[in-house]
Amino acid sequence: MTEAITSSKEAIELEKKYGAHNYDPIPVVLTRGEGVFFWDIEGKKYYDFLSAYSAVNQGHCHPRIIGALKDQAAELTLTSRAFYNDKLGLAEKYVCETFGYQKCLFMNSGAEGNETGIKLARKWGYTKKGIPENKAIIVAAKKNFHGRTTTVISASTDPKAQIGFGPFMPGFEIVDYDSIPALEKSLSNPNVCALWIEPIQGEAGVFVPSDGYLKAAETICRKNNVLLMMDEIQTGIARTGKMLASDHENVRPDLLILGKALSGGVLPISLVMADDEVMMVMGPGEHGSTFGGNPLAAAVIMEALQVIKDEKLAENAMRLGKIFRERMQALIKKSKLVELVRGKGLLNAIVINDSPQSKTAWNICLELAKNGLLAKPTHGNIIRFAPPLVITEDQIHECCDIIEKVILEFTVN
Ligand code: IF1
Repeated sequence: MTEAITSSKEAIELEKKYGAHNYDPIPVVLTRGEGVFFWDIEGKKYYDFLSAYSAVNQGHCHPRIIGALKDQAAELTLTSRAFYNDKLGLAEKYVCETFGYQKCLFMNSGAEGNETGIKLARKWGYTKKGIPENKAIIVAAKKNFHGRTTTVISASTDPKAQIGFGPFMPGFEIVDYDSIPALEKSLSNPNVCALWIEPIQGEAGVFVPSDGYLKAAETICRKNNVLLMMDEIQTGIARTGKMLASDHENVRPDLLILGKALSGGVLPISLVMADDEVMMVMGPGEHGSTFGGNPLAAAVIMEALQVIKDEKLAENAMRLGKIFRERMQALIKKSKLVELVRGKGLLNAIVINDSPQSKTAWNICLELAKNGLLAKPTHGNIIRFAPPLVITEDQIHECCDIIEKVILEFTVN
């Protein structure tokens, strides 16, 4: 039995000594999560305003999801896809009916979901669109974030994501996000098999595109026989006030990539949804993974998505997101420190009025932590606020009070 960690200091020291330094976490050490709350080792309680980057939309350790996890874990966790199991078919039917597609493909991480989408889009390009072999191009957006694998970062425009990891995968063309002319031009190339975008750019700083951009993207894709591959790993599963962010504009992606909250944060599940025309280009032995579609994930995903529906979490996110942004707009009038607030549903961010290279946003997050609210800056001067969707109106106001107190008392050093 490994010895227990008894202090935050000890936990941080262990991670610094034995773990890779590929993160720079806010210095709190969490030991328990329930609903919208965390507790650290010393017993301090916090509001979680990050939700593990929208993987815990249903709230930490949701009893129904934990129940499904425990029940299935006691029966059967992994068969590999060398054999069938009695849960995957049920989960496949459930997600195809939930998201309105003919087929689905289960993977594990979001990056794997995107990698799967890339392979499907390319193979569809060669076998259905007649693109010459190895000439397929996927158009991606500036400031995208789709994961950390080497093919996915080949499409990144963030030097930090790329430097030192080359050589990169060819076949990606980068265009401005939220630019319809850029799409008209790039998607007319007959070698383009897919447009690959996020409906809201999360990591870039919660960039919400202009109304109509997603619908225009879909129209231009259809006109040019290009697949619309939508990465809803962070924006999906009710986060933006609809089951999918694409739903705000009645856009139906040809390839839908999901992850994170599919499991309510209890284990990694990603999913690619498509109709037969795309999904059936892949035959036996051409793709897969050890854990993809395991019976544990199958049992968990059905309960995790049912919780989203039963507790009307999309509606809650829509309603409370409006209240949150109104409160932040009121704060902007009182403080020069906050430049603007943007977002949709409960995926929001404030832009701090200081250079991205400054530590201001970071120091504000340290103060928020001291006041019992956990958030983390993205790209220097932007603070993302994304609580679990089970948050109540009273709790939203309490958290806005905390944010307001910290901002109004903050002195930029
Ligand atoms: C980290 C960022 C967010 C994602 C979208 C695919 C993936 C993600 C839109 C890949 C994952 C996570 C990864 C995590 C932190 C977090 C993140 F800061 F990295 F960029 F949310 F914005 N598409 N995002 O947001 O899914 O393979 O991680 O399951 O890498 O630090 P994954």
